[in-house]
Amino acid sequence: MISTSSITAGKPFHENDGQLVLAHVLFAFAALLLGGIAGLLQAMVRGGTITLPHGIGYYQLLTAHGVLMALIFTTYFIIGFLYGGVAKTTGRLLPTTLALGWTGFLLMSMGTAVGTVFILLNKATVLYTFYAPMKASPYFYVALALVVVGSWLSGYGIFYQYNYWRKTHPGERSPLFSFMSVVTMLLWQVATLGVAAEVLIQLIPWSFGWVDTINVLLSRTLFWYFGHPLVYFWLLPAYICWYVVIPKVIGGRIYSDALARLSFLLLFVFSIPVGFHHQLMEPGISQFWKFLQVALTLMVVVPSLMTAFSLFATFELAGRAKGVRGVFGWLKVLPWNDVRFFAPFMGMLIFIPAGAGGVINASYQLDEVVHNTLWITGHFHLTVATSVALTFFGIAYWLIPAVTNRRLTPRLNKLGLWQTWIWVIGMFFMSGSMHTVGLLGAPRRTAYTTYGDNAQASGWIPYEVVMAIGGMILFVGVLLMIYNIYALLQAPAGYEEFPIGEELDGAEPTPKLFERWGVWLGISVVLIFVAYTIPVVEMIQTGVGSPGYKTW
Ligand code: HAS
Ligand code: CU1
Repeated sequence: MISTSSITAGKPFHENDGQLVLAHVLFAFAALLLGGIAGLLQAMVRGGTITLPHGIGYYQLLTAHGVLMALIFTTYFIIGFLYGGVAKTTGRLLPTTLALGWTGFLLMSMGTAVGTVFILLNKATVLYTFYAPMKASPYFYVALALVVVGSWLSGYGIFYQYNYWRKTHPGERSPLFSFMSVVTMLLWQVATLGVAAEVLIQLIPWSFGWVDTINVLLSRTLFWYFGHPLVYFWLLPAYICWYVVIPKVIGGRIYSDALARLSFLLLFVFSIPVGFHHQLMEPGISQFWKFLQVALTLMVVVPSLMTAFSLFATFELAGRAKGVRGVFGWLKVLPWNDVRFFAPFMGMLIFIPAGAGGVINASYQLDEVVHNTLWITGHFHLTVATSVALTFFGIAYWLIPAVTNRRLTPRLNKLGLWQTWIWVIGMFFMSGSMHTVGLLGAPRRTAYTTYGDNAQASGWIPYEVVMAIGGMILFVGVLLMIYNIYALLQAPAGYEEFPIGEELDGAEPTPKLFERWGVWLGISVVLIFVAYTIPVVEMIQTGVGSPGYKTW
């Protein structure tokens, strides 16, 4: 059984804790709205349906969309959700935890505000990956640094609270939610070292003009050292919901606490030394290192398969406990009309093809076909923009009422089900056509063009129109989600459960080793050194510097 001693079941959420959670969640949805507007416009431009008024560029919108959705919406929502779950499972947030959480929030918000202004001024049209040698205003990079430093402080708050709980509960196993939050934030701390190095050592001095050139290959390598674990930083909180929240919502149990913790530790250990799978088509990295990192990439698929197994086990056992029989009988008793289940479930379902697409990308020869095509854009709209986003939406329906001491009404639940369907349908059209047209060769990161009426390129047009239609449906989904958030804030006062599952009776005990952080951090550091030291030294020795370019 999970240690329930400190789970404040049935108690209202403390106001101070609730405010911190709510501030993050509302900021996240504000970013979703702005990013959604950019997304709608760019999908219509790309589909050839509109031309932007003079002064607004396609790539400028694309930058705003990527930064606000992929970096800001996710980071804020994740921090809010984790703080909520940590408060729920370890007790009220300590003054130091709250202080770190709020300071992190303020720094990140300053960074977001400055970054957004520079994007809107068209001085940072470098897309969300901000690849050199495209050169943005130095203040855009300073803004990014502020966001990263702020998020570090938010992570320290979670570590502080967790340490305090362990000190005051000697010999007890920590609550699963808090353990998973620590893994997520530890992953973030180690991963962001790469992007911090890129921004502080390379991009800022170069964009201020203190140095003339930049080692492009090194900068991209530092970016992807961060960029891949970044996608797991998005995924792990969704997994927390799938492992910890969903069992409770469906009236079942967590299949195995030990398996859940092990999968998180494996995700932590294997998700960092794999960045080269984003650079398979790049010259300057020798085959051996690409091969090694692809092998490690395939290792990081294993904990996701463990997660799928564990979810099926939870679903099936919950069904069997309710007396259903037959191979798929359990499907019938899942709470399909409960948005707290349905939205994350659609996220899981879509993660099956989304994950399969990832394995395709990671396979060198197949990546040669899909790299830099719209297939990749399709891949990440299924993974982060559907599996992760729908799970976050599903969380919002109970998290907001839980932290504001209100309740989710049947009407809002129904609106949530509608929102989920709209999202799934919009994404089916948009991501489906992105995948297909990507296979036909259509490049990503390009505005609308007929390539001088080239025959192959004209074959892409119908798909691009479907992409635009999908984008419009998704925008309706964004608007409905924003309305739902507004309505949640007006919901009647009351009590809404913060669902925390309990482990199945008789599950295998969790090894103590799982909370010896030095061991896991040690393995991670060794793997990172093995995978990166020699290629990075080579890049520093042989790399050629490039001046900056303003391509927009
Ligand atoms: Fe990826 C590119 C490989 C997962 C996000 N990825 C991207 C980019 C993004 C992204 C944003 O190797 C583009 C970056 C850019 O701008 O350039 N990806 C993978 C692999 C996985 C993977 C191997 N990606 C993700 C996740 C993301 C994400 C998760 C965000 C959250 N990806 C790549 C590669 C590239 C790439 C290359 C670069 C390509 C290039 O050329 O540029 C794996 O982790 C996937 C493992 C997942 C599974 C699925 C498990 C299924 C589960 C659900 C179970 C369902 C149930 C319900 C129980 C094996 C857990 C079912 C119920 C029923 C009733 C049926
Ligand atoms: Cu990746």
